[in-house]
Amino acid sequence: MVTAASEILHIRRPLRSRRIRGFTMGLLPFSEKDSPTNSNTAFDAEPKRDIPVSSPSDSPTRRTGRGPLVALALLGVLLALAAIGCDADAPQSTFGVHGPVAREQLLLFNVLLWTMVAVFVLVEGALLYAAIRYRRKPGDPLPPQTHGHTPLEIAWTIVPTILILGLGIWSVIVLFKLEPGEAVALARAEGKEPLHVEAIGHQWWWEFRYEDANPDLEGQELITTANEMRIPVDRPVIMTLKSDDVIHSFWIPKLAGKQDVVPTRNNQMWFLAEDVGMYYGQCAEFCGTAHAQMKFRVHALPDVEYRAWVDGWGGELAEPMSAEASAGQLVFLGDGQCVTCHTVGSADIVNEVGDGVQLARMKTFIAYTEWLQKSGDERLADVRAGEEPPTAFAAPNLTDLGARTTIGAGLVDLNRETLRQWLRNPDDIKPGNRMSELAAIYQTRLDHRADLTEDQLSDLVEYLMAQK
Ligand code: HEC
Ligand SMILES: [Cu+2]
Repeated sequence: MVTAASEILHIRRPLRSRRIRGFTMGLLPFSEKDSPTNSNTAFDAEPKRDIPVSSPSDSPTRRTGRGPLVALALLGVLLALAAIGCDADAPQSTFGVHGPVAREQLLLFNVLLWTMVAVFVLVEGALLYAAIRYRRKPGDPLPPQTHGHTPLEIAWTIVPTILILGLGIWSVIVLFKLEPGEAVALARAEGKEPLHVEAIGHQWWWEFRYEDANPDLEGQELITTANEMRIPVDRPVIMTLKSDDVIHSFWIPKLAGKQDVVPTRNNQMWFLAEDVGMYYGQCAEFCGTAHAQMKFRVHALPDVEYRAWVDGWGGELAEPMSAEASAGQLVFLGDGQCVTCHTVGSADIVNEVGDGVQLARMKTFIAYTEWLQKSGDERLADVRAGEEPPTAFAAPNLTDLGARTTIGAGLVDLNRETLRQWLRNPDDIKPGNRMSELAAIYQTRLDHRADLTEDQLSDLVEYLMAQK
């Protein structure tokens, strides 16, 4: 070990330079004698210590003398940047946990991290200490050569094995705690039922379905909403994760995650919000053009407020619509053709029919993406012949849009201005979105602007803002 370390640290200079020289000999077309840079004529001669062995041109260490410093500085900057990410108050920080699942995951992370840090410091420390303390000084004889040290080797096999086994077993235990069964047990211990919500990943927004929005009351309450889910505080929520296009990943950094959302599979996870508040969520698996704009929000409400939202959802509006809003409804159903994709006032049909519709949506998606592989001319020909694939895609349910805080899948705050901008041209807010790509009214102009008048847009805005 000592020999190897001193080799690495270039302590035995004469030996090293001789080896390199012998190696160069074999490669160069001319003999060592002819070499213009060579000051040593006899190949086998031991170079004298006081003669510089290398010529000025091959001393890279001198020219890159600042290299290590620059690298260190860069490392420092990177570490500082990484440390900013540890701010527990940052909106999507996994260090600011607000529920048991996230807390368990954070504990696992911390114990794994600090155990590894301790191992790293011990091993690297011993290495550095040995290399520096026992390095060979000029004139030292070769140290005694040892081959194997049984007690040491047994020790450094057993200790890591125990460590890895311990951490491994504990990781598996934590994994089991993330199973929905744990949520059921936790809820029942307090005389409640867990809430079940389905999250469906779409390119590039989230759909949320509640089969039984208030499990403590009799009867089913079907709710379909999008991009913002409401949950009661302190009640375990079991999520079933589905996709009808590509793989997404469901992640609410302060509450739980991540869990992959895979087409044809129903993955499950659970979480519980201990504090009332709004939590940011994010798709955490690259899923296409607008992947980074596939956010969502979780509103954890006091039980009464949650019940009020459930009870008020769908059906008749609480306040009668203004004349403008009523005009907007006509645009929604007529010229705007919004109703071909969006539902207002009730749950989406999938909520009632279930996986059959899900499968149909997936097939639509596959047929459509395959069709997009065709050349532009071929597609144009298909459209003219009326042979393009059906584009009846899922779209966000707009029943409670007026009560939401964002549009474009958590991208911008919802207000009359942003909503108008979205309706005039969704591309201005979210490039790559499927609404302007598919809806007919955005296909009449090259820049994808809606084929609607400003008055029609105003009416639509009033209509949608009234939906709460
Ligand atoms: C071809 C289907 C389709 C049609 C037609 C359509 N939309 Fe959309 N709409 C979508 C999709 C898909 C999204 C999600 C886009 C995204 O966030 O990436 C969306 C998003 C929205 C949103 C934002 C919802 C949210 O929570 O982020 C609003 C509001 C909206 N549409 C209103 C309308 C109106 C009004 C019309 C009629 C003028 C209309 N849409 C026509 C498919 C459609
Ligand atoms: Cu995604």
